[in-house]
Amino acid sequence: MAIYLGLDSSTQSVTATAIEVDDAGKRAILFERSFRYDEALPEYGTRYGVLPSSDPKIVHAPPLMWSHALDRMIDELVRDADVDWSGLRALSGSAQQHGSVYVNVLARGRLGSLEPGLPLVEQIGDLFARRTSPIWMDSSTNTDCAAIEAAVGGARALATLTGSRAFERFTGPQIRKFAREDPDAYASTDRVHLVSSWLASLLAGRHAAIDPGDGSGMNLMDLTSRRWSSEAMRATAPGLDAKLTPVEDSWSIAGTLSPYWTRRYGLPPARVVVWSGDNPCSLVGTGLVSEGLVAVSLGTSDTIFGIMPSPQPSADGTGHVFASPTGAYMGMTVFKNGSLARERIRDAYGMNWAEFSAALSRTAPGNNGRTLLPWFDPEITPLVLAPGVRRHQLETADADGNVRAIIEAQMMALALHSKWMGVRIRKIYATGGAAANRDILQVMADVFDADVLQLETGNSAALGAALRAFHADRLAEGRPLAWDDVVAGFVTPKVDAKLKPHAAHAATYKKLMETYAARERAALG
Ligand code: XUL
Repeated sequence: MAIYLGLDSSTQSVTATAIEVDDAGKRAILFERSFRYDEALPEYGTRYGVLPSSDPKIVHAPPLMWSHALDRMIDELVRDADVDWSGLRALSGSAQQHGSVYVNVLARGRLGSLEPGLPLVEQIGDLFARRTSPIWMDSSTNTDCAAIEAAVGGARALATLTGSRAFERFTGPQIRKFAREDPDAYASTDRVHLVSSWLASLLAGRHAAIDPGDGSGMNLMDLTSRRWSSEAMRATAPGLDAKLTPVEDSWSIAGTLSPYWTRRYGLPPARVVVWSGDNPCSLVGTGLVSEGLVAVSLGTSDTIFGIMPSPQPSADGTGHVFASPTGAYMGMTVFKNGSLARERIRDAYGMNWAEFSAALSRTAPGNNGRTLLPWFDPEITPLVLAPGVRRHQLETADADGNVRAIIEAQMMALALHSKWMGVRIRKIYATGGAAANRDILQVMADVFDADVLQLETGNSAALGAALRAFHADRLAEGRPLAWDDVVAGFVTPKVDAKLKPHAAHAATYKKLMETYAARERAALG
């Protein structure tokens, strides 16, 4: 029996999913385990996984906390007496995208010589050239975005080169801002990592590569060659080519578990497969390894994504084309006001999730024209830098109306801003925490006029990372498996859990979507 482990370092929590596979065809999810940073590591002072900030556009988190959480998770896993870890063949990971980790030259030697007798956090605190990392929720780089686009010949040219126009949260604009505001700390940065490649480096005991899936979220990678673009690097910051860790295929092996992990925790020297971003990993973890299907992930961010045959950037500049970790391309649109916005409404009316669902069932699809624009925080899609919820024909005091309005707004925004992908969506795989709520998914089915399928697990990013480890290990063994065979048996949707659209409700939303789009345009000016 071979064990593959997938770790997901997300915005608010870390999750581990282990799968087991044998040559007789047995395939099973061995376990899933998760903890939240705020609760498990309160000493870092985060709220929802991020550091408090007086400016809503600035959102950072401590890279030491993510590293600590990795160590804590491995510690918890090996204490689990039910698992025979000698079967661990390979592991990989998924991480929130775009966040950057800046380390100094000491990391070169330290990564491979960590003392197994001492906790990880006590040995890496002096490696960070920047103590906090800007994450994907940061939207403070508007001027850097403009400068990068201007330097490469405009937004369209940058999107053709890298898959996206400049986005505030993307790593390139974030690096540019750092180099501009703190040139000394930038100069002392030996390596810029993503959250994904940093955590892989800790496991492998050496600087690990960035995979093309996560590399696509930087405005720095040439999407066609899957290598750093010298033009984009020049537009971003001086000397960046010497600081970026290389891009390597998503199935490459970064090394084996370093002595810190094998000696401290008694784990075997399993292969460490390069990590990727949470959305590219979710693509694999929802089984979207061929064209024509899309998944909607309702997590801290809400995202919609699917495989694309060729890298066609979005003409209106809203979406992204990413390299898929399967080797193809994926189209994606991302919304920042996801689960935290749903929770704000739930909390504002003192509800729990059951009451939230009951409020949805009590209200009519279409909400009698009452809508809200859900911009509690600065929004990515469409770009809203000055946050604020805008209600139309909707009283703030109307609890039920607000519940329906937030869910309808999120679903209509997902539908409207994914049109650029050119996919006629007939079937949606739903994942992420809120995908457990069938009342929410019914609104999704009606708005998209498509079937919505729930999957066995909401942790598709961690599962995708485990499946990527399985795929890469088989390839390294000279026994490659096609992607369909990798995911088979792991990502079967719950057939009895399919939600079908109601024709009348779908017609209501078709009309309401025009109103919503007009209200959105008017609010944007
Ligand atoms: C993707 C994005 C978010 C983060 C959240 O572009 O910004 O989905 O990856 O984890």
